[in-house]
Amino acid sequence: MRHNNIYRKILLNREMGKKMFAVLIDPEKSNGRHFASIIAALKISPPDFVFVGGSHAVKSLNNMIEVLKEEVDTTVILFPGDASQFSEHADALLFLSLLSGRNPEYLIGQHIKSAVAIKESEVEVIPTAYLLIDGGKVSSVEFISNTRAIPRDKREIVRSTAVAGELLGMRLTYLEAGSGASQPVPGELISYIRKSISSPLIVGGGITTTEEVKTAFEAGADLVVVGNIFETELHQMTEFIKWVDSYNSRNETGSKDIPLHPDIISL
Ligand code: 1GP
Repeated sequence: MRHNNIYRKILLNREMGKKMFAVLIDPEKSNGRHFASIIAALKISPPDFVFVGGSHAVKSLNNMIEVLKEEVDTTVILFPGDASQFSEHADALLFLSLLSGRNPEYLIGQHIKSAVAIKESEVEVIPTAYLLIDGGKVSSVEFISNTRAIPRDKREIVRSTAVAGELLGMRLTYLEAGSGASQPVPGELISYIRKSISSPLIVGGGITTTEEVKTAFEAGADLVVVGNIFETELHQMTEFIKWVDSYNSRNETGSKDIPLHPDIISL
């Protein structure tokens, strides 16, 4: 039986004003000894979520997720670059639709390829509106999907796109500057979108400091995703996760007047 436990957890955290943090692992860049070091770091201080995914499929995906599940007390969420990046061992899957682009393959094509296998699994599926925002350089998502990112100053386009995603029934909105972006999604844009939608908001791409995590949180991001910086500065992973914990402790005041999301009631 499929449950909506992970989405419910996201909604409840949001309701309580608790900000969430995800470490992104790109399987292609996390082989062998590096993966063992990542596991060791994650064990010290597990984040709310580990996202697993990247631009290219790797054979070891299943195995990596099995090890993560076995070794680390966290929730593993697939963040796939395409239909091939599915594993029954994950807890959940962000069923991403690249709404900022106009390539049908990433709006619905890849979804059709993987839909039946996903439905037959126990993996929780979270439909997600995925919006690529210009991060100052051509990202892998932009290049591989053959789409264009939304310019960072076109906030009305970002807003209309995010609202369309919500009206289409998508349960999360992800503002993505692209892995390794030179500039993360601007705080003003995050806050503008936050006011326009009621679904939980994920922000990622190009975040390399806890100050930037703070900017995203304060602007209204519920969940921040960081990956690239940890590929070279693995020691920073624990620092970021502990920083998020202390940020939440400092701001522990219970509900932040966020209206109860209708999904909490219906789930
Ligand atoms: C990329 O949003 C994620 O898809 C995280 O970005 O790898 O730049 O941290 P970074």
